[in-house]
Amino acid sequence: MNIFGNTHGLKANQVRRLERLSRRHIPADRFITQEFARHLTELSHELGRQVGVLMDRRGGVTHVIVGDARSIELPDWGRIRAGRGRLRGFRCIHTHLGDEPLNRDDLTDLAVLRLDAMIAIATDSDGLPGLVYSAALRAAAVGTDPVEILDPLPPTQLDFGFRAWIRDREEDLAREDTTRDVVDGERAILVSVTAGRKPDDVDAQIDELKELAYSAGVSVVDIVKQRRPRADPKYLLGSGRLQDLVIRAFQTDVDLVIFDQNLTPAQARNLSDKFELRVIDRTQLILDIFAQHARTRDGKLQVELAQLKYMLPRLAQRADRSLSRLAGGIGGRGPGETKLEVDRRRVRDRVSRLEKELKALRGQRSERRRRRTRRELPVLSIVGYTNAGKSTLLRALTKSDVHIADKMFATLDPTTRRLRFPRDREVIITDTVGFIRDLPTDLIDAFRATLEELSDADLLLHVVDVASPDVERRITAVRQILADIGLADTPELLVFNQADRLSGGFAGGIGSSLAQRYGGVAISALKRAGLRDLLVHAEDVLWCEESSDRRDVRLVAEGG
Ligand SMILES: Nc1nc2c(ncn2[C@@H]2O[C@H](COP(=O)(O)OP(=O)(O)OP(=O)(O)O)[C@@H](O)[C@H]2O)c(=O)[nH]1
Ligand SMILES: [Mg+2]
Repeated sequence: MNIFGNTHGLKANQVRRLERLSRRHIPADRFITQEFARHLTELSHELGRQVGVLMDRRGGVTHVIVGDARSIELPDWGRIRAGRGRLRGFRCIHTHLGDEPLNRDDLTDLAVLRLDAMIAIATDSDGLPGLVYSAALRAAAVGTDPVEILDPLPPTQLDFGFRAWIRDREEDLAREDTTRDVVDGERAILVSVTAGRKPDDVDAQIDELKELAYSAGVSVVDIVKQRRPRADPKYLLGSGRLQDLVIRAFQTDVDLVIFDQNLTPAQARNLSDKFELRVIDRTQLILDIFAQHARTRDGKLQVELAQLKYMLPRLAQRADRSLSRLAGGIGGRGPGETKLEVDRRRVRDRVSRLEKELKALRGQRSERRRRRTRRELPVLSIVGYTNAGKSTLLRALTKSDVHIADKMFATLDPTTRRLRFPRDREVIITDTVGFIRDLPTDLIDAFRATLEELSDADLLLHVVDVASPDVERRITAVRQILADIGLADTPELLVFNQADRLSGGFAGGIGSSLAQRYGGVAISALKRAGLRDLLVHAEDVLWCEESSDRRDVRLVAEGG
């Protein structure tokens, strides 16, 4: 039998005594016995360290663990999760030097390893057992504590029928679990770790992550925020917060944990080992939404390529056990119904095949564009933050039936329509994929080809949702991306959309004051208000004229 923990500095006879512990038993129906407790505390007292065992339901010792004066570390359990709602059938009985109740480490182990019980026996100054502190898991509604702390009692008073006790608990846990399965969709905890940001910014950022989660079909059951001066290189979070979070994840029985900050490959690995759950970051969440929304062949290839490129460094040194956890579900799903490939070599092959195919498609696309420009129609491109109302505007202007949804990244593939201005003037108008702050670079790269279409634009209609909480930051984020893809010099008209949602009403209020400040127009694409004004402005830029008589401009698409 192996002893878990560091036996360094122990005498040979002490190690032998620890080994002999593994042959001990207590009667199967007992929770703990006075004799066993005393045996542990005496040994612990002599070693000056915590000593513990894992005990199965027959009362046999399966693991012996020696710690230091303050803690023991339970053996790595393999990565097999206990069945949902099931316990693993082991309890941990260990000593505390002195009269110390269960601490946070103890409770974390209880929850994560799904032990039958966590038991700590106080050791007095003579090495005799004092009070026994124990805790067990119980079926608990979300938001209530799943860990039940039992009254501390001397070992003689803890002599109750263990089998019936554990059977009842397990049945409760299993019952709770079946009720939970009715709720479909994946459940997640959102986590944000920030350094020195203003609380307002953090809140806006978390709201956005929530919206992203919603767009991916994930229900958010909890949000955890931490501010730290510096991110922890290993886990991003501080260790105390991490432990709380692990318990919370168990408690709320979530399927995954989503970090707002990008995780390094090492952090992602460390965290998913700690949680025994899928852990993804904002980039992966966005990639997942893209995967769900990609419709055309082109879009699907681009998304898959971005996903694989993102995953590749994360697949390094990963053994199979962790891979299976990555596969499938939010963050592990490819475009269409497929799961993402998780084998390194196969991923590389696939990446080069996708790149080739995309190159071919790019050729076809530029051919199409050449034909279009030969006709010399001006091009108006609608750009803007995701969910700002770009597609709604295209629909309102052209009366076409483009896809609109209150989801982020509803549009992935560029849609092109014709729009007639008065005097038989015609333009091409295109709707594009939405932007978002800190757009993952793999995605920008993947969508570069699509975004290249924007380089033909004679005017960018930059649509802004005026009712969003951080209008100006979103404008900046969009302009940043436009600059990144070399469009800083293309004329831009700011279109303050969704003005109908402002409390001041459409005409007055923030909408038009913003519009004035930025030299843009306030509209409501949904209510089709302000479109005429928008077209007048667009016309001015496209044909470089000050319309002599603005009332002359009729909105052709609107009026027929
Ligand atoms: N109240 C109001 N809602 C609007 C307006 N314009 C768009 N919306 C709503 O905003 C949501 C997003 O609209 P979309 O047109 O899909 O937005 P988008 O910018 O194309 O979004 P992505 O393609 O996902 O980047 C939808 O629920 C629209 O109905 C508006 O002027 N007023
Ligand atoms: Mg859209």
